[in-house]
Amino acid sequence: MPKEDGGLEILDRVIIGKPKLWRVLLLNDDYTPMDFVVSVLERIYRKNPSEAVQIMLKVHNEGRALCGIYPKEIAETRVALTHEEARKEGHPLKAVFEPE
Ligand code: TYC
Repeated sequence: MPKEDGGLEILDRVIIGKPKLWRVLLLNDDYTPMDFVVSVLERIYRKNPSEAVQIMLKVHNEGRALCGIYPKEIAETRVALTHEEARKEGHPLKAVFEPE
């Protein structure tokens, strides 16, 4: 039994059906500047500059794109940080997380 979650992983995943990993997606909007999105992807999602531009353009063209797959607590924290930074700068940028 894995120890890092107190041994309840099998209960969570197999019996209750709680997923281990969550997908974080960035959503498009008409107002957030492209360079702000690139900067969020570099700083919060640890993408390199060319990955960050590619993901930003995918969101811009297709409406959403995957930023990363993380354990729930990390996914939640990165989404919250994204919203906090966007709100501080007055941008409507949104991220969501969903079970893998
Ligand atoms: N569509 C925005 C623009 O034209 C850019 C953008 C990209 C916004 C990705 C949000 O998650 C986003 N300025």
